[in-house]
Amino acid sequence: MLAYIGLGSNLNHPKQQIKQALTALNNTQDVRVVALSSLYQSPPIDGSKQPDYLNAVCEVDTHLTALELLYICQTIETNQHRVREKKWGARTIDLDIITYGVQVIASKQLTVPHAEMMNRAFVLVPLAEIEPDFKVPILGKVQDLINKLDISALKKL
Ligand code: A4P
Ligand code: MG
Repeated sequence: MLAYIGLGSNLNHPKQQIKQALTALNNTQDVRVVALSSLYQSPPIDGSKQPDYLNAVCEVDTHLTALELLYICQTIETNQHRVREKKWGARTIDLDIITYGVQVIASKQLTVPHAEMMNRAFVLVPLAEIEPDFKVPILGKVQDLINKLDISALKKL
């Protein structure tokens, strides 16, 4: 199965955090990172007073189920000492499953495609960099989604 994972960090050397998470993903049995976007910098979406975020999107080829992949992401977050303080608070690393094949999932633990992805330039632009013609399940072409957004605050590094 091909899945896309969004990575974000705005604490403790964000670039290192993202690199470390990618290495951990790739070192996971039955998970291969097969594509990776550039890094993108942007201010926090809620406009709160936090450091800017670095974000990237990777594509993984995996034999894990979507839930197994979520647990792997959460384990990597925990290993990198992410402390969950408050929703949308600053974080060392955040791994979100953006899509998982063409599956549509709406369970207590997991919503796929990611519930906020259509509102987030820092997810859509890196995704389109990897796969310009990508069609997001339910939501449609990634480029059409980008065209609806203001992406001016997003800086490609
Ligand atoms: N969950 C449901 N669906 C998914 C999915 N597709 N992928 C559940 C991952 N997790 C999913 O997540 C809360 C719960 O979501 C999990 O228990 C899981 O079962 P969390 O990471 O523990 O909590 P959170 O960080 O408060 O929520 P979330 O949704 O990850 O945070 P956001 O919404 O991603 O906001 N600004 C910029 N520029 N760049 C950013 O990356 N990130 C945030 C974090 C805010 N502002 C940002 C950025
Ligand atoms: Mg998350």
